[in-house]
Amino acid sequence: MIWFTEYQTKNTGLTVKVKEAKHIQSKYQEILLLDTYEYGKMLVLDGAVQTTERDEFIYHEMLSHPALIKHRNPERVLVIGGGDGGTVREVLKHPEVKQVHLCEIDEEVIKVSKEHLPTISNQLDNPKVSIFVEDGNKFLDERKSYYDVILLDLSDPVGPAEALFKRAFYEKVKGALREGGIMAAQTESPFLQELYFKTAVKEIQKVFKYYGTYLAFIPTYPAGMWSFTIASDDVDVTKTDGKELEKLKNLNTKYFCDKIYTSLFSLPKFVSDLIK
Ligand code: SPD
Repeated sequence: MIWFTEYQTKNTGLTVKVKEAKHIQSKYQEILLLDTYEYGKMLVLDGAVQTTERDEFIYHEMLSHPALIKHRNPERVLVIGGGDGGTVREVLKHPEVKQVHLCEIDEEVIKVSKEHLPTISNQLDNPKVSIFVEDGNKFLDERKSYYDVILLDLSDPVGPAEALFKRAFYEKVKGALREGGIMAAQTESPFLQELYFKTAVKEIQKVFKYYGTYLAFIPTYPAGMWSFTIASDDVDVTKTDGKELEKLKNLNTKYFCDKIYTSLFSLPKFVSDLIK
């Protein structure tokens, strides 16, 4: 019998019973593809759970849809990280989207996801999608004022993703957005990763004029409490209007809905206190 534990802090973790495990060492990280009893297939990078067949929809819907429905016409979208394809799949639910660029540093993550996680990666070959196997930081050096929406679908701020949670990187993200552009980033767990959370959100707040942080319940992520931060220099992302609610009705989602959207920025007090 195999059990896998992700150590989420020195003192706690998530443990799952595994039917079968595959191990790949890529140029950047250790990749584990686990077939688990409770969560289906699970993708783990350097010991941290990235996605599972059972709960991935929550993360991918919540990272993508708020930014996409707040943008008046999101034609060009960039996803940085997200080599499993779940965010790309959600982005393509928006009919206005004409072009999706996916910039993932590790080609092995894309290969493993295409082979073993078809329900997550099934839109990676969509003709609207172009895949760039590159470092997101360098990729943005060559893209200025181009995208309508940029989604930062990153692993934790250690190893390859560390530089992508810093102010200098968020400045590049801002520079790559064209007028009216909006970005959304995963900003870690406010409960078990307080410092990662605070640092990422505060760096975003320094760079953009308008911003808002929201939460989702993701069972396989630390503490089950996960955060996202949406930001823009041109659009007051904290405001909502009727048109957005209309757009939302046509999305085929399982977690994101009008009730979640209209109370998106209602945070527990301890969470707002951390990012005041
Ligand atoms: N603690 C792990 C956080 C991972 C966030 N990114 C997941 C990528 C899924 N597309």
